[in-house]
Amino acid sequence: MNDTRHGGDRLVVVSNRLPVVVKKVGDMWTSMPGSGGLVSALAPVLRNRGGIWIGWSGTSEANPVTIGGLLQEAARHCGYSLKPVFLDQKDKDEFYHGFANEVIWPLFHDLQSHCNFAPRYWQAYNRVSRRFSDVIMQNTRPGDFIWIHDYHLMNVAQELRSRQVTARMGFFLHIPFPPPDIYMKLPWRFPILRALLEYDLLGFQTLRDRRNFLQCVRLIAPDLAITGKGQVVTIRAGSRELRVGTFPIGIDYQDFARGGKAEAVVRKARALHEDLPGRQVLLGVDRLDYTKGICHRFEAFRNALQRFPELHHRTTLVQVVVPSREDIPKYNDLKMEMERLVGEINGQFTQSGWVPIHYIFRSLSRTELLAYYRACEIALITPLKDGMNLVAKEFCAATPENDSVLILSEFAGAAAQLQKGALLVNPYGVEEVAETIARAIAMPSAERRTRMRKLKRFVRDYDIFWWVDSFLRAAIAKDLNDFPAPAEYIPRGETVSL
Ligand code: GDG
Repeated sequence: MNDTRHGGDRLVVVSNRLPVVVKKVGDMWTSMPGSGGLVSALAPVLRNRGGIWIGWSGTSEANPVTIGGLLQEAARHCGYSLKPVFLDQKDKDEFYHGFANEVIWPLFHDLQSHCNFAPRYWQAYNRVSRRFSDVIMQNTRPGDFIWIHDYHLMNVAQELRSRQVTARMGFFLHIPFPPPDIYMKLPWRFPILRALLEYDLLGFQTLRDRRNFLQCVRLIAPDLAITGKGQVVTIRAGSRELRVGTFPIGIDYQDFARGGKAEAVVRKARALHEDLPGRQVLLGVDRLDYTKGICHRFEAFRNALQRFPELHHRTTLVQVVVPSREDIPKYNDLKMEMERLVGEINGQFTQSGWVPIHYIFRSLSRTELLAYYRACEIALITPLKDGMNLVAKEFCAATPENDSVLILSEFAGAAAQLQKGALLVNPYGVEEVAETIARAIAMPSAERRTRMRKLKRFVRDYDIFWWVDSFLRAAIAKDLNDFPAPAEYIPRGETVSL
C-alpha cells in the first residue's frame, strides 16, 4: 500500500470546475459546494483519500490569496487538497462558454446545428490547456496518477507530454462520444483525436461511445492495432500503447437509499403528496439544458392529457429545473420557451383543484430532492442524449420499491444498464412518450415492484465505488483503498464556517 504523505502515489483529479464554487455575495467572498453530475459522482469517492483536486473555482474576478484561503478552509472537510486554476474573463468567454459549451457540448450530443465553430475558441481551448498543465506540473510528482475529466480538458495530456511529464494519465469522458459522421464536422477533429491518444487509459460511459470513438480513430489511422475485447481493449499507436474502456458511472447507492428513508425526507415527502391528493406524480429533474429534452417532455405530457382525459385530476408533472449556464443566450432562450410552454399547457388544462404542471426553477436542498424522489411515483427522464444521467439512478435508489416506475430515454447512457426495469422511450416521439406515461400510470403494483427491484439491484451493484475501482484497476492496477485517508482529515458532519 502506498502512503500518500511520504512520496507514494497520489490520486490527482483534474476537472474544469472544482467541487467548491467561490462566489462574491455582497462584499464578501464565500465558497459553496458545486453542482452537476461530475461533482455529485466524484465528491463522495475522493472524500477521504488525501489526494488533490485541480480545477477552476468558477470566478474570473477574485484574487488568488482570497481564493486560496477559502479553498484551504473548504479542503479541511474534503480530505483532499483543492488547487485552483485561474481563468480570466476572456478565458471564461472563449474557452468555457465558447469552445466547451458552444462547440463540444452540442456536437457531442448530436446537435451540430447549435455549434459555433469560431476559430478563436480553439486558440482559447489550447491556452487554457496550458494553464491547467502549469498547475498540474506545480502540484504533482512522477509517481502520481493524474485522472483528467471531461470534454473541457481533452488536450491536457498532450500538453503535459510535450513538457516531458511521465506520470500515468487517465481520461474519462462524462458526455457521449458522437458517431463519425457528426464528429467529423469538427474543424479540429484530428488534433483532438491525436491528443486523446496521449492518455494511458481512456474511459467512456457506454459501449456505444467507445465504438464511436474507435471508428473515428480508425479514420485517421486505418492501420491501428486494436486488440482484446470486453470492458477494456488495447490500442497500439506507433510505439505507444493505450487502453480504452467502458466504465458506466454510478452513484453512492447506499447514501441515496439511506437518505430516502431519513425521517426528515419521509416527512417532507408525505407533505408534498398531501398537497397533491389522489394523484400519481410524474417527476423531471434536470439542469437547464437543451440536451435534457424538457420542452419535448412538456409536449408529450400535453399530448397525454389530450388523448387520455382520464388522466385529468389523476396526475401532475413536477418539473425541477436547476439554473445552469444562464449567461449563454441559447440557455436563456430555452428557459423562456419552457416557461411559455408551462403557461400554455397549464392555461389549457387547469381546472379547479388541479394544475397539471408544477414548475420549479431553482436548486433544491438535498432533503428536498430526496423527498421528491420519494414522493413521486413516476420519474420521467427523457434527455435527447445524455452521457449517463445520474438522476435516473438516484431516483431508483431513493424511491420506495413497491410503487415506482422509471420512464427513461433510450438515448441516455443509463438505458444500456437499466433497460430491463425501465420503460424505454424515444424522447422525440411525443405520442410514444404520451402512451408510455399512460401505461406507467396504469401499471399494476406487482409489475412495478418486479421492475423496480431489478433497477435497484443494478444501481446498487454498479455503484460509484465499483466505477472508480474498475477505472483505477484498468489504469494502474490499484483500487480506491490503495489511497488512504490523511491524518488531518475532518470527517463529514463537523461543520466549519467559511
Ligand atoms: C454530466 C453528464 C453524466 C440536480 N438537481 C439538483 C441536484 N441535482 C444533481 C443530481 C445529479 C446531478 O445534479 C445531475 O447529474 P446528471 O447526470 O443528471 O447530469 P449532468 O449534470 O449533465 O452530468 C451526465 C454525469 O455528468 C456524470 O458522469 O451522468 O450524462 O451530462 O447528481 O442529483 N442536486 C441538488 N439539488 C437539485 O436541485 N442538491
